[in-house]
Amino acid sequence: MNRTTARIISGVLGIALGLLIAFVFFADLNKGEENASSNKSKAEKVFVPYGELDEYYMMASGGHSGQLFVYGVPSMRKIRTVPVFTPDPATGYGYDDKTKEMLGGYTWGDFHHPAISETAGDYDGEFLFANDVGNNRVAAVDLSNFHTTDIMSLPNMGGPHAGVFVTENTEYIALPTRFARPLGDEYAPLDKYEEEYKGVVSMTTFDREKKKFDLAYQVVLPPWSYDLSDAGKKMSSDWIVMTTYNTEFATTNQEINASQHDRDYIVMMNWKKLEEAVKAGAGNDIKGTTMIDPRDVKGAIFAVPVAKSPHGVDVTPDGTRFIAAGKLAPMMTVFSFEKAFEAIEKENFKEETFGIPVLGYEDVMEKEVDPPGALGPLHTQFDDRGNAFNTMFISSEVVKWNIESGEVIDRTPSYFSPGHASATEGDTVSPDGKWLVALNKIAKDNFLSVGPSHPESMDLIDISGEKMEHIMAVPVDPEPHYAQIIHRDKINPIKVYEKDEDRENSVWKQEDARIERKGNEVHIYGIAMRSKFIFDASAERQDAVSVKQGDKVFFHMTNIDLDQDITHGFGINDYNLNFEVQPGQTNTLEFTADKAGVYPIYCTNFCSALHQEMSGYLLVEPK
Ligand code: RUQ
Ligand code: CUA
Repeated sequence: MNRTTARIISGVLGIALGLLIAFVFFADLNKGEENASSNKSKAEKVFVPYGELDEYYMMASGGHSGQLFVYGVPSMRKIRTVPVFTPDPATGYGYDDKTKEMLGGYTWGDFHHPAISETAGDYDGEFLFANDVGNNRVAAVDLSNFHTTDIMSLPNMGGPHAGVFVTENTEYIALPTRFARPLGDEYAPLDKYEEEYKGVVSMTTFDREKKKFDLAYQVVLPPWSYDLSDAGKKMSSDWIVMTTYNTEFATTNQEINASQHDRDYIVMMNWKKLEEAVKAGAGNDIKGTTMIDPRDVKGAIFAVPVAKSPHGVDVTPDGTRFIAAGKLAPMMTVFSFEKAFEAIEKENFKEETFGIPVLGYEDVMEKEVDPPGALGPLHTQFDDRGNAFNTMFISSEVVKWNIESGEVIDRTPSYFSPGHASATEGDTVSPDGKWLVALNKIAKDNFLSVGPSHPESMDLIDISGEKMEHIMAVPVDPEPHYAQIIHRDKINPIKVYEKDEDRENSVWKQEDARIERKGNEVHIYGIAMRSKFIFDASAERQDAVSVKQGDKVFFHMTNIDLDQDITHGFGINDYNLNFEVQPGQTNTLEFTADKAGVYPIYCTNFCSALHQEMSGYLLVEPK
């Protein structure tokens, strides 16, 4: 090679290299622009201008905070924390008489799965039900005022994790237990697990007029762990399906011992048949609760083998199938109700376990969906175009696939380790396929650090197109196990409590405010209004109350400001007491004035320019 050739070659190479660098540089610049423009379009999708409102309410469980978190979707702005199983000092929930009684002395709960009341398989937006895995309770939140309206304790349960799910017309709110225990609070050693310990499903009903629960009956089952459940829809509306694990009856080291079998079961239970049997007098009385053994009712219970240790089970919107998510088996199994009904009809049973007929896996299974590399499916949600969405806890992603064909359509990362996901109107017979929120267990470095423990996170994903689009991640307090997203048109909260002169303990006219003494009980029928308290209209100082040390004091307070959002608080200095009265509401605070002295009372909720002046005195004369 002569010099000239060498120069030419090096020159050409130089130009090529220069072009390459320029190309890479501009390509990068382009990508930057592309990112900026896609970020802009993402931001536009979730920006709700001042004066406008979000399209959806997201009702997210607050897990072991015992609360309900209300978010707006798509902005993902948190709107409200509603205390359910846990006292809330800010609103005085658990301090006033009614809520204190409802909480029954408990100071925490573990709320996993919210379920909005349904009519014909559609969210009707009237009530929201919640389970307490920590202390075996079920609660109802009245969505006309976002207040918890009733809490009922459930006997014979060991953490109703697999609830709450409502049947198509909220006939029942079902809560299957996670841990087996001996019935009737009896004692039995763990060696007697298989004989003495029982799995139980609580079938509760809710009276919408009285806003009260009733425990209709309980179903006794083998001592398996019931993990998740769902109610059937349409053709399957008489049925409840439940996943189980620990069919091994492990009583120690469950991590290993409860994962031995290749298959666990999905239990299919016909609640209509059980209801009929209970009405006809079937069942035993266990300390006042009707306990029915479904094995005594023909056609009421069956087991379907499923890949080991399943987690979620979800019924498709059309009610034809139920889909189990694998947890330990990396796949979704689609089962057909029609096939199950056929096998039941023909009494095509493979065996019996614990006296329960077992259907053949192949006879009920329709397809297995196993996206390569997707690990740890936990829960399934749906859109309006025949697609399912699965959260993958281990591979941190959401997988979209077609229910009819089993074909995987798209996968998008979720940051990180999603548990449940919630689609708009996702549990109804008609999901609307607009948004999906993945509820992640781990946030890692997604947000500014607040120390070794981080918040949980939620990914907002646009599912309206063929491909999913990850829009953003937002932090959320621990721990949204599950959420339901309902269109705002279905929620109609009241503006104020209606004035009701017949309401117990209420006072509406300033001159009627009074103090009545009965022995050592002092009843104050008082008024809260902008910007004063009136306890005794006839007294020289209308906003002072004198009692004797040891007296039982009842502040019955009515907020007569019938204006939206004018809530008055009521804190008693140094008495560790606070509660609130919302516009038009009457509330009672009861306590024993055991400390003598002078205690200022003040409004704790900023209500007017003279809020600071809204105060009074509690004078406790020493004995
Ligand atoms: S569970 S992360 Cu408590 Cu609902 Cu599946
Ligand atoms: Cu009333 Cu502040």
